[in-house]
Amino acid sequence: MSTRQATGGKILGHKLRAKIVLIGDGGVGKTALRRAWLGEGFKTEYLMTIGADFASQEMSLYHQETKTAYDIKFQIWDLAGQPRFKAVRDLYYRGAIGALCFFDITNQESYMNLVEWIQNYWNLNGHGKVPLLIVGAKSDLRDNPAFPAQVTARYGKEYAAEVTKLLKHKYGFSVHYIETSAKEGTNVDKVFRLLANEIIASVNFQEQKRKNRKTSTRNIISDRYGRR
Ligand SMILES: Nc1nc2c(ncn2[C@@H]2O[C@H](COP(=O)(O)OP(=O)(O)OP(=O)(O)O)[C@@H](O)[C@H]2O)c(=O)[nH]1
Ligand SMILES: [Mg+2]
Repeated sequence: MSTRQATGGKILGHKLRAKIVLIGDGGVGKTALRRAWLGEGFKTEYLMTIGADFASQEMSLYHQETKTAYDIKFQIWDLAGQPRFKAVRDLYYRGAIGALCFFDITNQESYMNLVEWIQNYWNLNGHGKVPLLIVGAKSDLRDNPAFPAQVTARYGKEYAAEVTKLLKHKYGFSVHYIETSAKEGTNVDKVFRLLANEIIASVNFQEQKRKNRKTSTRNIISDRYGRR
C-alpha cells in the first residue's frame, strides 16, 4: 500500500510505532498524566508505580513540515520514579525513541534531578540523543500559597531552549517545555502531540542523514573508480 493514500478526503499516512518512556522523580505525576490521556480519570491518593506500567495508545497526526499524515502507535512505559526501583527501571529504556521528562512545579528538587533522568535516558536507550519533552506537572497548583517554593515557567522554558540550542542542528529535533495538569486535563493531549511531532522530525532527519551519507559514499567511489 502506498504510504500516502487519499480515501474519502482523509489522508492515510505513514505508520510509526514509537516506544516512549515517562520519567522523573517519584510522585511528580507521570501515572496521573498517562491515566488522564487514556481517559482513566484522576486519583487524589498516591499509589506509586512498582517497576513499570505499560499502556499503548494510537493517534493520528498531520506533520506540517513534511505535509504527511502519520498513524502513530505509542508504546508507553510509565517508569517508577522512586530510587529503590533504579536497577529494574534501567532495563526499560532500551529501544525508546521518545521521553516525557517530568518534574513537579511545586517541588524544586524534582526539577534539579531532571538532568540525571535525561542523561540516563540517552545513555540507556540504545539510540543516543533522541527526542524528549520537559513536562512541568501539576499546573493547577501554580500560585497556590500552600506550595511557596515553586519552579517558575521561565526555568522550564530556558532549560528546554538551552537543550534545543545544543542539539537541534545535529539531531534535528527541538525540546519543548510544557505545563500540564492531569487533575484539570490541561495540555494532556498536547504533550503527546508535541512529542510525536518531534519524534517524526528526528526520524526524518536521521533518514535524510543516512541518504546523504550513501550518496556521498557513492560519489567518492565514482570519483575514484568511475571516471577515467
Ligand atoms: N494537584 C495535582 N495533583 C496531581 C497531579 N498529577 C498527579 N497528582 C498527584 O500527585 C501524586 C503522585 O502522582 P503519580 O502520577 O502517581 O506520580 P508518579 O510520577 O507516577 O510517581 P511514581 O509512580 O512513584 O514514580 C498523586 O497523589 C496524584 O494525585 C496534578 O496534575 N495536579
Ligand atoms: Mg507512577
